[in-house]
Amino acid sequence: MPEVSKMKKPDVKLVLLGDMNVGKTSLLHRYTERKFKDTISTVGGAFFLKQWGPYNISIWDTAGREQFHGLGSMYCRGAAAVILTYDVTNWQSLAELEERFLSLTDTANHNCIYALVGNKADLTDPKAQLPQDSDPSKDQTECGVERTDTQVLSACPTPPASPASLSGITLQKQVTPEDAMALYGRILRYKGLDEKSSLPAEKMCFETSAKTGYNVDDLFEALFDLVLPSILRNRNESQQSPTVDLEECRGAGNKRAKSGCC
Ligand SMILES: Nc1nc2c(ncn2[C@@H]2O[C@H](COP(=O)(O)OP(=O)(O)OP(=O)(O)O)[C@@H](O)[C@H]2O)c(=O)[nH]1
Ligand SMILES: [Mg+2]
Repeated sequence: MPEVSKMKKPDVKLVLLGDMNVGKTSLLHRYTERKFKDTISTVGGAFFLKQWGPYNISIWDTAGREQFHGLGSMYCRGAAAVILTYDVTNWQSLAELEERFLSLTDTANHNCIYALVGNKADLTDPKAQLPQDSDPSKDQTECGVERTDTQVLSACPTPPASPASLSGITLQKQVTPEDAMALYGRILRYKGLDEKSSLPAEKMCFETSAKTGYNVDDLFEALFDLVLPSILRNRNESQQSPTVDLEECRGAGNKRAKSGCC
């Protein structure tokens, strides 16, 4: 675990939410480590600190398993963006977003933005099966990792090297982009937001593949651009009300104790 005093303070928080097995952890691995690797089902949550230019962005990966449901709203507290993730080959994973996960976002910032992400597109879409160009400079992605809990083996993982995506055979897509865009509209209504003055569904609904990297950089980088106003606002507020350095306070407290103050 990184030493707390040396950790950079995040300027803004993004949260990945969605049912178990949809690929939240794999998306984060793909983006931060440029790899698709075996995962274990997340327990609790974990965050990665991404340095994006001069800004520090914390990206929270949460557990999709029902037993951790209660933690979701805690992870969403103060979020500037929530990535609602589903699996394009699993209709129920989209339905769960509305039934189980949307209410967890009530603790997010009032101006939080919502993205809908249909992962595992490599299983249904030939263009998502092609390995994406990887920019070697991105291999140096700086990311701190703070595990808030341990992880256990996934109960029913999708085989990592599925014959379907290796052979070019596609599986049936159960969720279309139109289904996702319709849900985006319902999310805006749930939040009491006006569709005309909100970010358009076409811009906020993505299909990705953590396995091939398809659209993964585009997703995270589009969101970073969109949360920039929140970053600047947070920086501005923290300049106006600077935080107290606990290390210095402890030093000052010790000095007082030594000087015999009660
Ligand atoms: N074909 C394919 N499989 C994927 C993709 N992303 C993830 N998987 C597989 O799906 C399974 C679940 O992936 P995870 O990233 O652990 O899913 P998760 O959403 O983090 O699951 P929880 O931590 O339990 O909430 C693993 O077997 C992955 O290898 C993808 O883009 N394509
Ligand atoms: Mg996970």
